[in-house]
Parts: sequence; structure tokens; C-alpha cells
Amino acid sequence: MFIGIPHELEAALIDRSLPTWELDGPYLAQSTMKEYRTELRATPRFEETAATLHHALTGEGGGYAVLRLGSLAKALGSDDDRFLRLATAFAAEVAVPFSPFPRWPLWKDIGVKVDKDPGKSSGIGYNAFHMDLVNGTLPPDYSTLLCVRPDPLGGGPSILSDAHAAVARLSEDSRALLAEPAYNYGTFFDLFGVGEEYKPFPILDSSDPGKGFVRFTAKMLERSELGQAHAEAARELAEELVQGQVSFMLQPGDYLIVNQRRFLHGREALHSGQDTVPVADRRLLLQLFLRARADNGSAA
Ligand SMILES: O=C(O)CCC(=O)C(=O)O
Ligand SMILES: [Fe+2]
Repeated sequence: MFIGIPHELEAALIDRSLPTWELDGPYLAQSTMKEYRTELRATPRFEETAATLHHALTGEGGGYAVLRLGSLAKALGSDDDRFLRLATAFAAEVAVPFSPFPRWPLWKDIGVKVDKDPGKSSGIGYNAFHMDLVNGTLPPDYSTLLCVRPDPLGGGPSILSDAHAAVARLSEDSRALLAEPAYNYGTFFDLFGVGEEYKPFPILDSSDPGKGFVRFTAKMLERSELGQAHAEAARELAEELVQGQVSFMLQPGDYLIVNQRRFLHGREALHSGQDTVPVADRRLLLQLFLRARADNGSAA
């Protein structure tokens, strides 16, 4: 699931400067996607790299990929616009980039905040298995994280788990509970492109077992009011996700793309002592969401 960029392709991408992107509401403009696609297709070995990426995300047993853009980040500067345009162009190969948060730019900073709820985004603690925008009727098909800087103290490996595989290991009784609309999580305010608020929601889409979203966040075990039997089934699912997890440390320039219809993600705790790290040196990721194109079996 780690995908290197062939040397010839890296060299060609460093030489080529992609134009600034345009937005159409919350979505990356069609015109930009066309320009980026044309530019990338003109580089050597791009097609095979894109095919490998597609296969990792949507092929049998697949569901996430880490594109190793570290050399490009180094050559262009990881927070330089040219590098961000390249990452955006790779993202647009997969699906349509968009921002569900009207007040945020396309890429949202996820830094480190020592005062925040440690279990939430940008907190310093264990970020339990979840899907992003879990309480929208249409969560992003893909959630992506670009690593600008890992934790300088060495903590915070990413964790990934195959949601459908975890569900398949549960008892039939637990699966029946998870298919009931008895779950809720968080607030839903001022969001674009992710449908309506879904409350309460079922974790399993009973109409389509083995497919669709496993609408789950282990954060609801601590932070939502749930009935006892439903909470117990959700706890079993959380345990199975941990049983099946893979974990790895994102390196500078690594671009993690998660197919939210297949895998759930999270992050181990950062190393202790974050308050001693200057803010400008702390771990930094950039987050971008993608909506599948209609021809991939999904809306938009
Ligand atoms: O910090 C990370 O690696 C994961 C963050 C995350 O999953 C989120 O903010 O939704
Ligand atoms: Fe997340």
C-alpha cells in the first residue's frame, strides 16, 4: 500500500509547474482538474503510477494507499504551493477534491494543540478508529492526509483497519444491533457536500452487507449517549478494528489516502512532552476530502 514515485516521474514533476487551482463552490473546478490531468499525463510513467494507486484504493482487499511524495516535498518545499498543487493533482486522479467546511481553504491544517480534547483531531492523545464526517448522510468517499512534519519526538503512528473485515468477525446478533439506527456522534453545523445531518444513524447499512460505509467512530463510545446493548456491539466492533489494524509512521511528504467505504483510520498518541516543542516544529498534516465521480459508483 506504499507507492513510490518512479525517478523519471519525480524529475519531470519537479520541472513542471502546475497552474493555481480554481474552486467551484466547495469543489475543485472541472477546468483545474482537466489542466492538471493534461499536465500529469504528459509525464513519464504517470499512467502506471495512477493505475497502481487506483488498484490500492479500490481493488480486491484494498482501501488505502500512501503515496511517497517525500522527494518532491524536499525539492519543492513541503509547504510550498507548487508541492500542494502536485498533491492536489494526484488527489484529483482519485476523485473530486472538496472542502466540507465553508470557512476553511481546500486543505485544512491539522496541527497539534496541547489544550484540546486529546482524543480529537489535532489533540495529543490516542485518536481512536473513525470515519471523518461520520454524521453526514453522505460522508466523503475519501479522506486524505498529507504529512508536512511528523512528531519530532517520534510519536503518532497512523492506524488503519479494514472495516468490513472487522464487521465480518462479529456475531450475527452484534451485526443486527449495529444495523439499527441507534447511534449518534458530534454536531453538524455549516457543512457542504456531505448531505444532511444523520441522527440517529445505523453503523451498518443493512441493505448492502460487505459494501457501503461502516459508519463508525470509536469516539462515540466515550462521547455519545448510547443504549447498553448497542454500545456493547459498538465496543466489540472497536476491538475488532484494533485486532485487524496496521500501523505506520507517516514520513515528510507521505500522502495517505483512505477509501472511507472500506477502511477506518486513526492515530496513536503523540509522544509525551508536546508542550516542550515550539508550535512551529510540531507535527503538521494537511487534510483534504474527496468525492467519488459518478462513474466510480458514487455521487458527484
Ligand atoms: O492526526 C492524524 O494522523 C489523524 C487525524 C484525523 O484522522 C482527523 O483529524 O480526522
Ligand atoms: Fe480522521
